[in-house]
Amino acid sequence: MLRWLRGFVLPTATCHSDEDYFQYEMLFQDLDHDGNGVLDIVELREGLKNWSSSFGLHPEKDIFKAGDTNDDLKLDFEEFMQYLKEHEKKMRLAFNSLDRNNDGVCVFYPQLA
Ligand SMILES: [Ca+2]
Ligand SMILES: [Ca+2]
Repeated sequence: MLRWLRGFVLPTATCHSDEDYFQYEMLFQDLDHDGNGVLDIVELREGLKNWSSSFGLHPEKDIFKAGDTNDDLKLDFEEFMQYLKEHEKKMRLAFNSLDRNNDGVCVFYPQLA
């Protein structure tokens, strides 16, 4: 179940776009437990449990409210990606703090609290 967290590697700030897109898509698909192509708040909450180190200040309700731009109570991939892009800077800060060997790549491990 934590497979996607271990495999989620963010590129450095210099290599963007295609890789980012791929990783967002991968993340989205893993969060989308029932595979219906949209995230509901339950799926988001489940995902955030594992992602608390980065989204700690953004409970799922806030993410949902901010991300669900057409107010249909679902997050489709586009909305999800848009949200991540807008919050990328903040998230990168979190990732950077995890980049202990400074190679610009951080593998995203869940917080085992
Ligand atoms: Ca779903
Ligand atoms: Ca929506």
